[in-house]
Amino acid sequence: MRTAITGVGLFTPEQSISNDELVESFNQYVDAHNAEHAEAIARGDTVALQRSSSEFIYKASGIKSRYCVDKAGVLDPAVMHPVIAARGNDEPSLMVEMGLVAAREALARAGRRPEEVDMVLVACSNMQRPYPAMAVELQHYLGGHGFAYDINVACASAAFGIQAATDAVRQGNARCALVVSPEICTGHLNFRNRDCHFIFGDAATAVVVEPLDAAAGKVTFELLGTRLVTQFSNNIRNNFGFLNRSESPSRGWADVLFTQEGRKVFKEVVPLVSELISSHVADLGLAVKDVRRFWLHQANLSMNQLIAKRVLGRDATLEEAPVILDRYANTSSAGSVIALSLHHEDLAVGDLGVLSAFGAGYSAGSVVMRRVG
Ligand code: CO8
Repeated sequence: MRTAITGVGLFTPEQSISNDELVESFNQYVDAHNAEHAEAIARGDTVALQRSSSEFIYKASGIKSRYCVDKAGVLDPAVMHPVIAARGNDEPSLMVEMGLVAAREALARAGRRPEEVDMVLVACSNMQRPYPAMAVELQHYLGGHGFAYDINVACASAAFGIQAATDAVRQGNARCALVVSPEICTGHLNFRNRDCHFIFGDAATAVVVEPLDAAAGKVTFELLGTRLVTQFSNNIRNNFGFLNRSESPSRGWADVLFTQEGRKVFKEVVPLVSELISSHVADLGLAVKDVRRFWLHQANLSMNQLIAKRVLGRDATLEEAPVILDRYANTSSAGSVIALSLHHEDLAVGDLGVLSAFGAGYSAGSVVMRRVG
């Protein structure tokens, strides 16, 4: 059975933090820390923290700002994380609330009603809780039927979700599948770590996957193929988990937040992803020169430019490989789908596009599609 992406949706938080705002807060924290430990620093017992800079952030990553669910908490040097009101078990969780906005937009674009959804996947890096599954909660508040489950493959989650949804639709196990990627990355980012305090932002996306012959929306992309790859690496790591309480000696907060060896990630993931995209396109009997658009995971601008260059054999234009990380930063699994959501309507019927998501694990996915309607 032929399958298609028939709708894409996006939720963008209202609040945004510029590099200058983030750096000002970080540097206030650094100055206060260094003043408090001045004697120990002078004795050589501890090293002074170094200040951050907007110039470095933009040059190293291409990021200018990021959206977030709580700007005040992140920017308060005494807090430096988002503060969200605790909710009761009978209220929708914040992640599901964000996912629902994206899901409803995707369904509206697909010309589908929520009650037609018979498969929901929540595919993202960080779940608000282990169970009940976020996907089952989202299915409940959406008013869908059938089945739902969560997938966590870090930044590559949406690609893994799209493959799972396509396989289910092709097998006849679902008729209208939703892949939702809500990310509150700021909740798991160490805003006191100069090496990575600027990297992440919050957003949510959704994709509708259906049989091609059922497509009823305005824009339809036939799924020509999906391909996934994983390769173990500790270079992006998050040690947060239910056994933290039991571990002896116990870990501090800084030890259960996101950490990475950014240089190593860059060096190892670029060839992995370039090879994945190139071989996938070729194995489908297609030529990369005919691909009109690359919706790449949005982690680092130079990384994306290098991946596109390796695939195409020349520099990609902004039209070919659109950039959204300048204002969204890295929104983990949502990034490549945000690029798709904001940059697909100008493609003509017959045009080819490749969505590629990649990240911790390592994990990477390639989704090749053609606009057919
Ligand atoms: N301000 C000023 N200077 C700084 C700062 C700063 N904030 N930070 C570092 N520096 C300095 C360093 O000290 C170093 O100085 P020196 O040369 O004197 O030693 C210099 O700048 C260079 O530092 P780096 O080598 O660290 O800088 P890079 O050029 O490598 O840039 C990046 C750092 C931007 C992190 C870059 O390496 C990068 O983006 N790499 C790719 C990373 C990537 O793609 N990661 C994927 C992660 S996504 C994922 O899958 C995780 C999912 C989980 C998401 C949810 C969790 C929140």
